[in-house]
Amino acid sequence: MSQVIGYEKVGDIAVLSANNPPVNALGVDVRRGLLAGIERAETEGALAVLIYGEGRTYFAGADIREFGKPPQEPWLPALCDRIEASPLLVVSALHGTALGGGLEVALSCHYRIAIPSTKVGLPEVNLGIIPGAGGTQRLPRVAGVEAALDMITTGRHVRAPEALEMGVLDKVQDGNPRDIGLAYVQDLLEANAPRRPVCEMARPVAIDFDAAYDAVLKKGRGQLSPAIAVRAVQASCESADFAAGQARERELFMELMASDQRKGLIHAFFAERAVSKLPELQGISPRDLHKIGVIGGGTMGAGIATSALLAGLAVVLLEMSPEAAHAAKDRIAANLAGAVKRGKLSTVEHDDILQNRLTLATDYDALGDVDLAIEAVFEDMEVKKQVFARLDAVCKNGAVLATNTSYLDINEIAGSVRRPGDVIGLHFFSPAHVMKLLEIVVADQTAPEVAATGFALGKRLGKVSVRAGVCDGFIGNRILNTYRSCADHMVLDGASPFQIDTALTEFGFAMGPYAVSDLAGLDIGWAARKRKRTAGLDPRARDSFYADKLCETGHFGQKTGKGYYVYEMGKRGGTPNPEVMPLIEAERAERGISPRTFTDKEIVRRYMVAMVNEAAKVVGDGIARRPLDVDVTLLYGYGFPRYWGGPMKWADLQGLPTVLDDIRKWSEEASFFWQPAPLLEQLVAENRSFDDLNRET
Ligand code: T1G
Repeated sequence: MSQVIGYEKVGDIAVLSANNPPVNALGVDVRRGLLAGIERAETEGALAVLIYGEGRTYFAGADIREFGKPPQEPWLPALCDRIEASPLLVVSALHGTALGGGLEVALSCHYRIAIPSTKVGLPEVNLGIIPGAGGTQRLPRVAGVEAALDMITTGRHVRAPEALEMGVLDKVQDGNPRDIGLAYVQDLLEANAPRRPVCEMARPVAIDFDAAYDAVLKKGRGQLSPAIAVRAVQASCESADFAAGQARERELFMELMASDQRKGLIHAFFAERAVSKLPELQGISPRDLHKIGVIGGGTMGAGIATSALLAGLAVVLLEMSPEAAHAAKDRIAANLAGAVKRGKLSTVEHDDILQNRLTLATDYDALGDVDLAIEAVFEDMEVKKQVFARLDAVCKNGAVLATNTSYLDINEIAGSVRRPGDVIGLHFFSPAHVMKLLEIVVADQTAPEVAATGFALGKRLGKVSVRAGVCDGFIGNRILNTYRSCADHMVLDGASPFQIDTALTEFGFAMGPYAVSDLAGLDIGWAARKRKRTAGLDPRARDSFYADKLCETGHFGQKTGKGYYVYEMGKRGGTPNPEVMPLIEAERAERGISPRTFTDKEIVRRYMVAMVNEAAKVVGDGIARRPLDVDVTLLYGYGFPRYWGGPMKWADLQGLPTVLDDIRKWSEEASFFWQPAPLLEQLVAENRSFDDLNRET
């Protein structure tokens, strides 16, 4: 018998147990073992077959690592058909997360039982594909078209009680999958229960699939798989028979399997898991984390405190006065109320947090026993140094001293205390209790176990943590500044902010750069531009002033009701502000610029190539460890469309030589801005990709 599928007879029942950690993925050996097990059970005259998983879960899906490689038999759809066609009674006992091909194997069985904590789902659309082993044909038959469309187009996990109600499960029972499975099979045999091939169930009742397709396509914001899934489910209602429906599913599945979106989404899946695996952290134990101190209770500090409280940590929040401390507590309470409203927190937990785990303080001595202190005070170096001096004096030995700065030099901050090895940057993104990205900024003297503690905190908070080196803007904001400048240059040269926003939302961003600026507050960019001018801008850099003039009139975006867009109370989104173009046209005239037209395609291309070029410099400078670290940063902190996998994956899919060709062509018109990244030139010269670099690093 195969190593990954165990076989034993218990009375008249053949038991097939999966043992392919970590998630019992349906790799080729598992598929071969299942096929051999079914055939052996039939040969040995068993009356029934029980299939279950050892370890933490029933099959969690096809083995994603096999995607893109030549498929090996038995193919999963054929295996499912073979299980379903067995003359024996075939039952699956589920636990953990029965997902994708895993649920499809279960649906090809005649009965399904699960323990109460089980979740089931068909999340293939999140990988850029659709269920490809009969899921779009069997699920509508057991659960109906509406429920099947909801599960398949969203990829959501469904808990056992709901799955029972939907008809996906036949029974839910406490215990372990093997025991409850054996007992259930015994009951079925004693009741002389019939085989129940799902393929023989009545064809599902059709709905208005065109309307469903249009709605899902619009919601997907350019991602194709959910809408294609609608067409596959439609085939379950309209095909001549089950086999024809399966054939249609296969055809649509193979089309998506060959798509760039599948490559992008699979890349994102593995990248977000690889990003916290750093050689320098192997074998390094993080310090204990039970209690943290947050200095500064503004939006960021309150968000960080909320995130820590939701993760079960105790928090001491320090503000400069009792009034400010209570205002911070009100912000935290509002954040927690949002969590209760979203069903993420019970009211009992909400009250417990505010009464027992949040301590307000106005004296630094209250931070004497925290394991980690993080400051989220005003973004000014002198203010930060004053805070760190106090932390250095009061915090216990071994406490981690963290800054939430988004661009200040953390090496300079570390150099101002007696324990630079304990200093680290933890750059949260606002709102800190919602945004998943956390940039862990490792300064020159940061001790390895302090870096490990930063990653441990990120994991505890449910963040996606990315290691960054010290530079202005670390990974994300440094790249943002460049592609935002590229957009501003196109505005000066003839494009409008509104055309640029539209072109980029068509590309897949949730919002374009100018709408994002309105959301964040135009005063932030204004302050950054003034700071850079004061520090001394390179005379070759193309500065622009139209945005300053917008700010000088008090328009800071959504928070003032007007910025690039005009926002009406109670309405989502805004309409273009008619005051904007005259400011731009006046600046063009002052600069003697004759505006030209830009196609949406050129706008996206320039914007993306600028992003990739700066990202390649960030990797080349060692600020980001690998290209995938940049991808994960842009995916989780900057709304980059996930189905492209991130800017570096997008560049690989375009072909790095074409990206470099564009940079060289545009550098003829603007040599200072379009300086090719040395790493990009090196990879092109060596005929390598960013993915190649990910594999090597
Ligand atoms: N294939 C290969 N490896 C997988 C895997 C999979 N399906 N799922 C997880 N892993 C690896 C993962 O990379 C990590 O590896 C380790 O397992 C633990 O995962 C025909 C074609 C199951 C909910 O989309 O959603 O079936 O980093 O860190 O947080 O229709 O993994 O340790 O080396 O995520 O506890 C459909 C994808 C596939 C499920 C567990 N199935 N996986 O979460 O652990 S397509 C999915 C998950 C398909 C059929 C089609 C989650 C999880 P490493 P983890 P977790």
